[in-house]
Parts: sequence; structure tokens; C-alpha cells
Amino acid sequence: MTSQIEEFYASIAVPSNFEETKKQIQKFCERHSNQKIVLVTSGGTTVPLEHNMVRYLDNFSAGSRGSASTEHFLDRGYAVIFLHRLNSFEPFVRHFSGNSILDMLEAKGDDLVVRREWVGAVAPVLQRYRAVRADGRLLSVPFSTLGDYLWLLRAASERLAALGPRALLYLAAAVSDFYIPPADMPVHKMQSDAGPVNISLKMVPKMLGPLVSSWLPRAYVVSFKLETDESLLLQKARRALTTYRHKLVIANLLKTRKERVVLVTADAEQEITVTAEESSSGVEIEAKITAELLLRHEQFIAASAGR
Ligand code: 9Z3
Repeated sequence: MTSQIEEFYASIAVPSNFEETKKQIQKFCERHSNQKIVLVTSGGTTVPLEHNMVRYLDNFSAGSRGSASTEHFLDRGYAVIFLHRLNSFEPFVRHFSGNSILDMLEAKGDDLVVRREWVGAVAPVLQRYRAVRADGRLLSVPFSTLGDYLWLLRAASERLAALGPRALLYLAAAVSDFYIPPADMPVHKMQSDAGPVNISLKMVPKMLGPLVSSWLPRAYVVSFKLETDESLLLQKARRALTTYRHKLVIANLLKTRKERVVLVTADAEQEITVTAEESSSGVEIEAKITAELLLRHEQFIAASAGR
């Protein structure tokens, strides 16, 4: 298995700025080595169809779960590595997505100020953002392709391993199961004169296996399971747990993912829901998920210390 993983990594390109990014992650982990650090993965992955990529496969994930959870983890005192797909939602700024910054500002003499009607919405978010910046508790690491994501996931995991049980992995990104190996990909844009194209996708090796067993075996690892068919959801979540032997799978359905998730462990299931009322008063399901994870993670740290 390990050699299959090694072969896979050897076959895919290393992200640009990889060395620099690894140094940033290392520094961040050293700086917060006495705290709890969570690695949040967020957004979809781009699967290129050509080396000089014009076309690609993608998925629906907007990064709502990952970006909202990042804010709630920060509120609960965690330092966060936010490994996210470029152009998906980001913590703090997500609250203003769909609004043009130009509509929010106005000129006053030589200054630019936030228009009065926006102050109430911007000020509290800005205050939380500034506080996080001041303690350097958020490291934002962007990726775009599946390959970049996998290189960065391994690099971050290996650096977080030094924290032992204080590292939490929260794998919310929607990672493609399928890809075209670089050796099978055309170099240039596929030409339509050549007629219809048959594309054969290969399986991406499951990284949860090596992640749990060798990259950071002492961490608290939480993965997500997404399905569209309710009848498969819990059995698939349980199967993931028995296969990879990590701590928790959070099961969700595409249509109801903002209102309901199920936390599945080896011996129990716990449903977390947000009612329509709560939702309209601004309660996010991620606030409840992260509150529960904080408790479970702290129990895990305490239990690990006793061993
Ligand atoms: C999730 O299930 C996330 O909750 C969502 C969040 C991707 C549904 P949005 O970004 O959506 O807020 O729009 N993430 C994991 C999905 C996934 O691909 N899991 C793999 C699987 O189900 C296992 S790691 O097989």
C-alpha cells in the first residue's frame, strides 16, 4: 500500500511554492506547538484533463462548511490551518460574498470609509478578524488541483504530527475519487476536430489510510462522508470508520447538509440539527459541530495524557 501511495505521489506534479508553503506550515506549527491546532480542509478539487489545462472536472463544493467551521474553531481557541480551494469561501470575508466591495465603500475627503448601512454588518466581523490576525492564529493555504491538495495535505499532516493528540484533522473538502494520471493526459488542449473524446478515469488512492496509520497516528482525525442516497449514508460512514480506524465520521446528505449531520463513532451515533428558526436567526450548524468536537477532542487529549 505504502509503495502504491509513493508511486502515486511520484507521478503527480509538486505544487508551485511547495517549499515555501511547507516552511510557513512548519513555522505555524512551532509557534502554536503548545496549543490545539486544527487542519481544516475545504472546497472541491479540480481534476485537469490536459497538462496545459483548459478543461477540468470539478464538483459542487463551495467551501461553506470549511470556512464557517474555521471561524467557529477560532472562536473556540484553536489555531487553524485552512487548506482551501482557491476562490471558494473563506472565513470572515464569506459573510460579504455576493456583495461588491465598491457598494460598501464611499469616499470622504481623502479617505475611503464603509457606508453607514454596512457598518453594523462589517464592524463585528472585522473585530474578530483583526483579533485572529493579531495572534497569528490562522494560516490560509490555497490549492486548486487535486494533486496540489494531496501534496499539501501530506505536508501539513506530517508537520502536525509533532503535536500528537493536540492536532485535530477536519477533512471537509470534497476530494475527487477519480483522476487522469499525468502520463495518460494530453499535453495540449484537446481538439474538437478529432471528434468525440473517451476519457478513462482512474481511482485516486485513499489517503485516509496512510494519513491515520502513518502520517499522524496520534492525532484526532475527523472525516466527512457525503452521499445523496439516505439509505447508504450511515452504512458508508461506518464502513469508513472500520476501514481507516480514525476517530469520527461526520455523515451528511447533499440536500440537507446545512441542517443535519450525524456524528458516527465506533460505538455511537449523534445527530446534530439546526431548525429553520435557528437558521433564520443566524445559527450555523458548524457552531454546533465544532462545540461538540471541542469536547470530544479535549477528552481525547486528556485520555492520551493518561496513557
Ligand atoms: C463533506 O461532506 C462536506 O460536508 C461538504 C460541504 C463537501 C458536503 P460545502 O463545501 O459542502 O459546504 O458546499 N465533505 C467530504 C466529502 C467527501 O468527499 N468525502 C469522501 C467521501 O464521501 C470521504 S473523505 O467518500
